[in-house]
Amino acid sequence: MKDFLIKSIKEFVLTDEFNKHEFSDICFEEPLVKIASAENPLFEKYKNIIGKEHLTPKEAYEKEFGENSFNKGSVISISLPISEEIIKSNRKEKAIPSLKWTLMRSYGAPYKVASYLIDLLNKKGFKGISPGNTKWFTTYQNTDLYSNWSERHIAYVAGLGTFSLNQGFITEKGIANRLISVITDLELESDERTSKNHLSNCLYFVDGKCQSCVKRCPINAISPENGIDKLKCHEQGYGEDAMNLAISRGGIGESGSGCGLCQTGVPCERINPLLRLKSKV
Ligand code: B12
Repeated sequence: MKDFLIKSIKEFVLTDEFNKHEFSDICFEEPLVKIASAENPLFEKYKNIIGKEHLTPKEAYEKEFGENSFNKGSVISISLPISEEIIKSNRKEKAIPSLKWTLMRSYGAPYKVASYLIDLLNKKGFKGISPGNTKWFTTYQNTDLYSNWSERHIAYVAGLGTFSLNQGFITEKGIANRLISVITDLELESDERTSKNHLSNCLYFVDGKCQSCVKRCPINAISPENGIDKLKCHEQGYGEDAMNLAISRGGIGESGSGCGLCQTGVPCERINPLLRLKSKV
C-alpha cells in the first residue's frame, strides 16, 4: 500500500492539470514522500518546542472526525520541489520576487495534492485529513509567529530533511519547496530519520562560513545571531505592498507576493548541500 500511495502521488503531481500553468510549464517537480508514525514521541514534544497550541496527529484527526475517533495511524509528509523554471527566474532578482514566483504563490495550490491523497485513501476504506487545509488551521501572531500545524516540523519527524539558518526546510531536493501533510488511520511503515539534528542539512551549521541566505535577503531580516526576523519577513511577502504587487501581476492579493529570495541563488536551492560537500571528500 505504501508503494502504491507514493507512486500515485508522484504520478498525480507530474501529470494532473492542477500543476500546469501558462506562467510556467509546471509549478512542482516530482515530490518526495515520507511517512511518520502518528505515535512518534516528537509530536508531543512540539508542544514545548513550538507552542502548546500545536496539535498532535491524534488531536488534529479528532478535531476533524470527533472524540475517540483515532486509535493508530500515520502522517504522510510531502515535499513539492518548486520547478527549475520558477527558481531560475527568482535567482536573478535582488529586491522583489520574480513574476513567476508570485504567480506560483497565487495559483500553485499545493494542497490539491492532499485532497487527491485523501480521496485515494477514502477509496481504499481509510480516512485522511490535511490539517494545514482545514477551517480550523490557524497561525498565531503574538511575540512569535507559529501555527497549530507546522508542516516543516512534521516533515522533520518523517525524515524529509532539516531546518536551516533562515529557518527554511532543506530536503534532498533543496530548500525551494512547498510542504503539505495528511494524517490517516491507515498504519504504514515509517521512514527512518537519518539527520543528526534538526539543523544538520544547513552549510552554516557545518563551519559558520555559508551565509548566502543572509546576503540574499533584500530587507536584512536574516542574521547568524537571530535567524530570521519573522515579522519583517512577513511584511515583505504578505504586507500591503506585497498584496498590491500580487494584484498588479494578475495574482491573488491575499496570497501576497511571497519572496523566496533566500530560497533561490543559494547553495541549498535545489539540493541538500551536505551531499555535495560529502561527494568532494
Ligand atoms: C508562519 C509562516 C511563515 C512566517 C514565519 C516562518 C517561521 N520560521 O515559522 C514567515 C512570514 C516569516 C514565513 C515566510 C516564508 N514562508 Co512560510 N509559513 C508559515 C506557516 C504558515 C507556519 C509556520 C510555523 O508554524 N512555524 C512554527 C515555528 C515554531 O517555526 P520556527 O520558529 O521556524 O521553528 C524553529 C524552532 O522550532 C527550532 N527548534 C528548536 N529546537 C528544535 C528541536 C527540534 C527537534 C526541531 C524539529 C526544531 C527545533 O527550529 C526551527 C527553526 O529554527 C507555514 C505553513 C505551515 N502550516 O507550516 C509556512 C511555510 C513554513 N512557509 C513556507 C514558505 C515557502 C515561505 C516563504 C519562502 C514565502 C514565500 N512563499 O515566498 C518565506 C520563507 C521564509 C524562510 N526563510 O523560511 C513553506 C516552507 C518551505 C520551506 N522549504 O521551508 C511553508 C511550510 C508553507 C508550505 N505549505 O509550503 N512563513
